[in-house]
Amino acid sequence: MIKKLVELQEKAKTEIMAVKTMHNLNEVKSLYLGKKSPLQEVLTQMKDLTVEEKKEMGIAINAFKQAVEEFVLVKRDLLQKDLINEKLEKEAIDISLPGVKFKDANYHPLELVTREIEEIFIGMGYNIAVGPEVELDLYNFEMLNLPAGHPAREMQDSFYINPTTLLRTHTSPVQARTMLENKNKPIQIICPGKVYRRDDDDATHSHQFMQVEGLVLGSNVSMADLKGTLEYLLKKMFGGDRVIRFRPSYFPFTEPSVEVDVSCFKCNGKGCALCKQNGWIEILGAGMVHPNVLKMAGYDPEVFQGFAFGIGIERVAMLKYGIDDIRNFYTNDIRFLRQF
Ligand code: FA5
Repeated sequence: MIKKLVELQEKAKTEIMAVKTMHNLNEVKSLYLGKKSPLQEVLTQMKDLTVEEKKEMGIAINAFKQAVEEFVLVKRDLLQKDLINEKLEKEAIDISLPGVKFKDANYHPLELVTREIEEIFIGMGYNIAVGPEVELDLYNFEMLNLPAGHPAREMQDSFYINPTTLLRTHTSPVQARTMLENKNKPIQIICPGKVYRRDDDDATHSHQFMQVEGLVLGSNVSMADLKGTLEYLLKKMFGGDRVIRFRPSYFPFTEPSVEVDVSCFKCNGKGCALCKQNGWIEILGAGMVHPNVLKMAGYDPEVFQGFAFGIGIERVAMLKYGIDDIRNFYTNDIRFLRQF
């Protein structure tokens, strides 16, 4: 009988090790240890044995049961490992696959032009100044030689917060603020920023737009320096493609005053709807700082002279990128913005 048990144990081992699934393993286990297993047959034959033989047989049966349980445990462990490996293989991530490309945001064209202008002026030794968009009448008009009732105020009507405070109509108030801060010291600054006017919107005008102010004060600054500076800027911005012209003009805060036009990119100077048939697009106003402005800010006009300018950033961007309607800058059309 013991021999039979040893054979049975070997058979159980072979069968258990050959199973492929957990389900089969449980089936084979009950085949050898369950109620219908060959073990039952051995047990029924035990009644014919002597006490001594029964004792020996009992030990052998327990050893058999233990051995089969152990084979099952080992196999269960192996099957579980197989399952985990199979899962890992199936769920493996191929890190060599290229990722999904994320669309980066890009700078707004007005920001690009502002940065380019800043870089050109920083290269010439200028500092960047800032000023508030909600401004006092005092700086926006009074200290720029535009007292209350001056007819030139009409050209720059604004949005008033109260009778003495308004949204600035140009970046020129930063001239007065910078002069007050730097009293009697030379100045060389530019100031980019937003400005507001009660202008009717059309292809080249907006009620909110951007300017870059420039102010240079020293003991030996002339109109020739102004012209050279602006020509250098425009050459850098537009290369040799565009023709530039200086035209006499009038601003109460500069004397003499000029306006600078660039040949229209759309008609190349022939005249079209964009340039209102005159072939030129005005981009900036400039001039030599008026002695009254210097005096009001505490500078002695006998010692200091200087020039100032105010560039329309949208107009520069339009000429640079060939944009034929200023309103494109503000409508946030992603198809337009992605081109820069
Ligand atoms: C002025 O604003 C003066 N402060 C410029 C100045 C500064 C002159 C320093 C002398 C010394 P003007 O109103 O011409 O000037 O505006 C300057 C530029 O801003 C224009 O040449 C144009 O490029 C731009 N601009 C003016 N109005 C608008 C508008 N409604 N929409 C878009 N751009 C405008």
